[in-house]
Amino acid sequence: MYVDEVFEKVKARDPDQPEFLQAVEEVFTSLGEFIEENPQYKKANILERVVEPDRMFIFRVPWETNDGEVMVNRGMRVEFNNAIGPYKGGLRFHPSVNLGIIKFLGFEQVFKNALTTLPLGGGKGGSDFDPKGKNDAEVMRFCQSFMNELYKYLGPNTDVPAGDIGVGAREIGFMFGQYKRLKNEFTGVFTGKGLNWGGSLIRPEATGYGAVYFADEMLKTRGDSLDGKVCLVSGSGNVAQFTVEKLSQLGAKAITLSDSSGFIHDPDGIDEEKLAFVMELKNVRRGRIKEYAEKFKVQYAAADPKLDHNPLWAVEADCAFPSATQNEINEVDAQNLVKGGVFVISEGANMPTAPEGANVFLKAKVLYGPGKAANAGGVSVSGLEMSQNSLRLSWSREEVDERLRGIMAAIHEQCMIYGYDEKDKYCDYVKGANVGGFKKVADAMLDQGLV
Ligand code: NDP
Ligand code: 2IT
Repeated sequence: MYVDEVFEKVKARDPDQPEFLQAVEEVFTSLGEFIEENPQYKKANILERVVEPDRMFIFRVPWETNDGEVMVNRGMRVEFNNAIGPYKGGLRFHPSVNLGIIKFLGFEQVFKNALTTLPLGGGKGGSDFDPKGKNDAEVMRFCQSFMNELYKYLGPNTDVPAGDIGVGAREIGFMFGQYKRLKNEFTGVFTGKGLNWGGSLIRPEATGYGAVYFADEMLKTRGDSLDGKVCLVSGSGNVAQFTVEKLSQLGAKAITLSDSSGFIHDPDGIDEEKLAFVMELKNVRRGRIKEYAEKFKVQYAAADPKLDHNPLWAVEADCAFPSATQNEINEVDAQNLVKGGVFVISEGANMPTAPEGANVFLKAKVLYGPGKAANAGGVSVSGLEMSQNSLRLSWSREEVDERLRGIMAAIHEQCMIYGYDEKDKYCDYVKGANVGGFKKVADAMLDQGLV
């Protein structure tokens, strides 16, 4: 099959980029039948074109610690595809960042952004810089040095970054400030900006809220709702925090949170007061989730790399919202989730489930919303931030939230169109999201010729 031939070429070209190959294989698996039925894509060799980024930049980022030590990190930006709009996607600062990871994230972003219904192309960037243990002055110097190179490639109609792991309001502020200084221009070149300098209401909340809205849409197809549901959440950063907030607003109960050191289990549920503690702990003091267990006298389990599974996913519940990082759910974890009663998985993180785990979910016929559909709320409100910047206006909280709800429902609808099997009475949201996202990008590429 054409998809297999192209995948072999991708593997041969980038054998050292496992996460990128994983993301491509997942999309190609979903596309097989659709591509055979629509020969125009093969004729224009769209698959081989769509897996190759438009361009990639890799650069040195030198900076100085407070003690005067000279540090060197690697920065990068992958401008993946701009068939339907300017390159759009976050920046990740984490020691694990390499080109393969940024390419996987950029590739996912292309199809995710197509699903949002907004005119957004796909890109991603970042650095192997580790913000942990650095103070504000060091983070600022790093961000300024990073921007001294990256600014050349950005622009409100060209490439518009945002946050991701390790990049939040503080980092966006420092990078936007340096961009503005270098260009002498105040434009909407970042999203996730501060509210009083061009940011959008609900952008910080949008990924978590969106993942919960997507779960709600999936539950509606079974005449069910989130009310009274017990939920597992991993991570304790931006996405996890606002997932917990929205769950509790909709009558559900989040009972876990984690960071790379371990997880907490609070059977009474993480209520408003406890969430406020988490936000202060993580966003202001930048401490570890273990402190939650000490403060509220609940169970904490340290991460154990010797285990073949993560015990967080073995806690009994109805729904799961993986919101930390890629491949945090392996096959055993997926089996444990299903065994523990979980029948809704809405992915706040990008590619948190390994392919073997995804197969467990699809076989068990649970409601499984993959990241590129379920976490698209973040980039959607980024798109709305760009619209507001172009209009030089800001919309109310209610208006942005209403639009976000509408977009998540529209994404769900697209997944149903391409993923629902009448015979099985089951929606394969992975296939739905991949085919729906791909079709929009591929058709735009066909219209625009060989560029
Ligand atoms: P944050 O940096 O705010 O939080 C990340 C959380 O995940 C932290 O609790 C962190 O723990 C944990 N984590 C990160 N890497 C690892 C790892 N290798 N192993 C274990 N735990 C880890 O990031 P976000 O909340 O913004 O992002 C979380 C996920 O959501 C990512 O997959 C991101 O790509 C995705 N996403 C984010 C969007 C956004 O708008 N921010 C939009 C769509 C998707 P620790 O502090 O110990 O590292
Ligand atoms: O993975 C993602 O969608 C993000 N990190 C958000 C991207 C954005 O441009 O808001």
